[in-house]
Amino acid sequence: MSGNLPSILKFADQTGEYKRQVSTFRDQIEPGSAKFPPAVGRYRLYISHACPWANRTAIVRALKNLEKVIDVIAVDYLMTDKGWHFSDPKTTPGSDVEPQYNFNYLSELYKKANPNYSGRYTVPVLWDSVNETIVNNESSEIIRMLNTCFDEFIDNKLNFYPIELQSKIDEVNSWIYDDINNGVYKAGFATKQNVYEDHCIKVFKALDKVENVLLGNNQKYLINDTLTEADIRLFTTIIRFDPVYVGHFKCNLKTIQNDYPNIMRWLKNLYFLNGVKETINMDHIKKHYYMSHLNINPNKIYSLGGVYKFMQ
Ligand SMILES: N[C@@H](CCC(=O)N[C@@H](CS)C(=O)NCC(=O)O)C(=O)O
Repeated sequence: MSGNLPSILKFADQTGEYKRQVSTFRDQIEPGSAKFPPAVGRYRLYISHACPWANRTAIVRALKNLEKVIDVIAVDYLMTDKGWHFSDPKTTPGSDVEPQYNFNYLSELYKKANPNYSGRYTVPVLWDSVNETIVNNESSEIIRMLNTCFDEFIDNKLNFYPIELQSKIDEVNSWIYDDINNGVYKAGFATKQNVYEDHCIKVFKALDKVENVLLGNNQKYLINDTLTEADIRLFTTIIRFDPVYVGHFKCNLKTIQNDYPNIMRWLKNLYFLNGVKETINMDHIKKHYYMSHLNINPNKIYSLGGVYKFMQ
């Protein structure tokens, strides 16, 4: 079956391993920058509601009250052999049309930024409507820009990467990225049994470690009592875990709802923080994964269960 799939829908290499590509556009918006200065209404985020990496950027935008500073455009939940596309919200609620060029595909934005671009057309994209180019397509860097670069335009001075916690945040991000954020993909996209098993086991070892961190003193956040980007980065994976990763990616040694009470407490708390729940579109999440990854779910049947009770 996977032999007949277009290359855009093939995720694992010959060894059966999924290797995430390194993002290409890595410019920075910076106060004083000649090319990319902070400004209101100039930059735009292209996201997918389904995508956990893009969801990080939408959450930081919401928590920082940047809604009037940066617009968000969401692609259709379905990723086809032509990649992400834009849809009319009347036909696909939660999706947007492309506002600057009326493009149909995200790939057209990448080609506009660089006609020779040959990588994958991923979300999130931070777009500069003045220079008509992509500033950055790496979520971990985009959330750092949103965290501080636009502070002159807003009252909200929350800082999710404070200097005194940076080394601790980097350390937590590192194992959570490898074993949880990307770990679920490595398990789910594996095309060899032993590769799947290794990654699946690593996912749950790392979740056990998170549970222990949060258990200590009934801890509210991953790092002491401070909400940091480490929480936001983990949240976007956990909110998708029981609804999608347990079934679709076969990460099913345990579930969050039944086996991780402290992660559940932490998850619920974050979900109800200012503006976060509005960034979660479970319809897009479920349909995207189950209907786009034809390599692992060729009949596109999406599962009904798994959604956390506090979301219903
Ligand atoms: N390193 C990127 C990863 C983004 C990424 O992989 N996004 C996925 C959606 S969840 C995507 O757009 N995939 C399209 C493709 O691989 O063709 C980031 O964190 O920003």
